[in-house]
Amino acid sequence: MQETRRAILEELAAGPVPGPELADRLGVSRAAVWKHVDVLCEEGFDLPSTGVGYRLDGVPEYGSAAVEFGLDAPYAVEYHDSVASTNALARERADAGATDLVILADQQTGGRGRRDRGWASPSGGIWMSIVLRPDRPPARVPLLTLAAAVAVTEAVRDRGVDAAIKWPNDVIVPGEGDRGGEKLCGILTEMAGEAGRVSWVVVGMGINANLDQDDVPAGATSLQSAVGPVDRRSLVQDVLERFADLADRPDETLAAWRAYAATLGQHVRIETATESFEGDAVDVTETGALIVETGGRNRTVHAGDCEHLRPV
Ligand code: BT5
Repeated sequence: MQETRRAILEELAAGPVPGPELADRLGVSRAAVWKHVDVLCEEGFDLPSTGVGYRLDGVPEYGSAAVEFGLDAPYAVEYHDSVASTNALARERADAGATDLVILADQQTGGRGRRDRGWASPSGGIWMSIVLRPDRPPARVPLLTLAAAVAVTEAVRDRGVDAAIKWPNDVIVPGEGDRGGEKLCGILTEMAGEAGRVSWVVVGMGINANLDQDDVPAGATSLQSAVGPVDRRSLVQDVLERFADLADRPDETLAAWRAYAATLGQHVRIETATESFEGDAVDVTETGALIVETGGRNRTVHAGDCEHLRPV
């Protein structure tokens, strides 16, 4: 958000302020204050001019300014009603040099999962991708996927949903079903780099928020189904703040991941690009790989699909 506009909102959040005083406090002209207030009103803020000055009566429900206002994380937010894929657009922005940018959409027409699978993304969900330029080797990038899963799990637990994490990238509501529960969120992390250095990372999260059960695929669920409609603005802010807080703290990320993991202690079927096997999921490594005990030895699985068969 433009700096002066952010400052105006911060001043008004503490109570009404007359235009001339706002101008003085921010070191801009009165005309500039009018113009910025106009723009904020166009963005959906309710800023009536009253006898005691401008008053902040309402914040837009959703969108770029709505999420940026009050966000305690270092990201700018670019919002679209509809895009093909927030990850695809985020990759474009990353290639053009962006960082600390969130692409957020109400709807995706070409949402993607891993291995080019489709991702159902109707209006009402939370489809977003974070562009980062972390100073870390590629092997440690999967930790960002785990951090995203922890952030979403904690944010939805705060809203009354009994969520858990399924390795590597799902937040589920545990229960019946061949996947160990119903999928609430999927995460798709993509990166570019060379010679052992990461150039950019895009962490894409798809959260089935305010969607009817009919609008999500079989085996999936939504927050609306679980606890009723949620305030997407505050949920997005909450997820972004938790993610930003964890992104540079691998030990905390792993500890939280283990605490929320539904996969550990399960007899699982693993499918990698080249093979399929069963075993007991015993732990996750510091690079986010799953350790599976099978035939008396431990195997480390860096990428693949995981099906929960039964508790060990
Ligand atoms: C994932 O892949 O779970 C990663 C999904 C990432 C989606 C986000 S949305 C924002 C950003 N922009 C994108 O284009 N993508 C990211 P995977 O583990 O491969 O799971 C994909 C499978 O999940 C599909 O084959 C379906 O079976 C199932 N699926 C599709 N849509 C779903 C939905 N809305 N909810 C739950 N499951 C779904």
